[in-house]
Amino acid sequence: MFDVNAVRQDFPVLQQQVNGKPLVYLDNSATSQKPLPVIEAMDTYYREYNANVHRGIYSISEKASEAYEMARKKVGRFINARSWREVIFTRNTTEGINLVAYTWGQANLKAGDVILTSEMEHHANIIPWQQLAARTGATVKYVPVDERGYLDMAAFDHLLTARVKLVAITQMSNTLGTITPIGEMAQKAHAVGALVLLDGAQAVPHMPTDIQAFDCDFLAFSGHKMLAPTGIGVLWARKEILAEMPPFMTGGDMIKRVTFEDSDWNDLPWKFEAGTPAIAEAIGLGYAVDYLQALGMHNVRQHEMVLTTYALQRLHQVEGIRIYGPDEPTARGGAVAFTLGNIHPHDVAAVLDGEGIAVRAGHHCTMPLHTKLGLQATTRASFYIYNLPEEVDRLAEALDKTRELLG
Ligand code: C6P
Repeated sequence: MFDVNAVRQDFPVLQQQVNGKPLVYLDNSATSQKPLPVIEAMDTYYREYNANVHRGIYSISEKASEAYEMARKKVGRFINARSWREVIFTRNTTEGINLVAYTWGQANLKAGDVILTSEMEHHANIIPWQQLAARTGATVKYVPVDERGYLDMAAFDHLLTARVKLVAITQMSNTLGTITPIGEMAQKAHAVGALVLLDGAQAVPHMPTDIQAFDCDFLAFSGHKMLAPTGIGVLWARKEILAEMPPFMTGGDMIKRVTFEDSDWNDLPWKFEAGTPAIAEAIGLGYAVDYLQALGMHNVRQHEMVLTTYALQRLHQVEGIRIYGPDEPTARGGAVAFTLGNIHPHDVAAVLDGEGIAVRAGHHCTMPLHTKLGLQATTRASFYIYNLPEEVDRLAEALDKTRELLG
C-alpha cells in the first residue's frame, strides 16, 4: 500500500484553504487533480521542445513526436493492449464513443438491429447510440438496474438476442458506483455475434485494466479523470476492427496520399487522428500513467475500497441520509451519491463548499437513471488516491451541520 500523505504532497491544489478550511476534494468522478510530475512534464514540453508532431525535420519536433508516441506506448502497456497501434488519442470518453458510433456504427448497423446498453449509463453512452439509431433505423434497448443498484442480469440474458450488434456498457457507474460484470457480459455478447464497447471513464482510473482479459472490442476513457490534463482521452479497439473502420475526422496527418480526386488513409492509429493533436496533454497522460503504475493499480483499488467501506459506514450515521448504489464495497467504486432528507442537493453542496468540501450536485449526466429513481438530483462524493478517512469524517460532520441548518 502507498503512503497517502506522501501522495498528497505531489498535488499542489490540495495544499490550500477554501472558505477558511483545508480543501477536501471529493469530486474525483468529475475530474481528478494533477500531480507535479504531470504538470512539470507539460511545462517542460512548452519551455523546451514545443513543436508540432509528425511533421518537422528538426530536432525539437522530432523530440515532440517521440514524446507523443512514447505516451501512446505507455498507455498501451497500462491497459495491456496487444499493440500501441490500437491506442487512438481522442479528447475524452465522449469523443471515443462518438467515434465508434459514427464510423463502425454507421458502417455496420441497419434497421432492425439493436444496440444494448443500460439504465445506469452516462449520457455519453446513451445519446450517440440514440442518434445512430435515428440514422440507421436500429433500436436502443436498456438493461434495467434493480433497487440495490445492480444490473438485472436475467433481463440482460433476455434482451441479448441475435439482433443485438453492440453491447455498450459502463464498467463502473458514475452515480451508483456499481461495477459491471463485464467478463460475463462480453462472453455472452460475443456468443450472439455482438461486439462489446466498454465505457471505462470511471473504471480505468480506479482499478487495473487488462483489455485482453476483458475480451472486449472497444474501450473509451478520459485522461482528466486519471491525473492527466483535460483534452486528452483514449479509444482502444482491436486492430482488425480498426483496420476495417472508416475514419471519423478527415484532414491533415490521417492520410498517406491525397489527390484532387481522392485520398488514402494513414496507418493505424494515425488514420483516426486528424489535425494537430493535443501534444502536451498526451505527454501529460503518459506521466499520469507512470504515476499510477508506480502506486500500483491494485493498490489504488484497495485504497478506494477501504475508503469507500469507511464512507458507507460513516455516512449511514448521518440522520436522514439515503445512499444509492450497492452496499458491498467489492461491488462498487468510490462514487457515493446520496440525498439528505428533502434538502435540495444543490443546497447540500453549497453548505459543504462553505466547509471547504467540494462535491458534485445534480444529475451527474445520468438523467434517465435519476428519473427512474424518482429523483431530479443527488449529491455525490467521489474518492481518489489522495483522499483520507479524516476527509470522510469532515464530510459526515458537515452533513450533520447541513441537516441542522436546512433540515
Ligand atoms: N462523468 C462526472 O462527473 P468525458 O466528459 O468525455 O471526459 O467523460 C464522459 C463520461 C462518460 N462515462 C462516464 C461513466 C462518466 O462518468 C463520464 C464523465 C463526469 O460523473 C462528468 S459528467
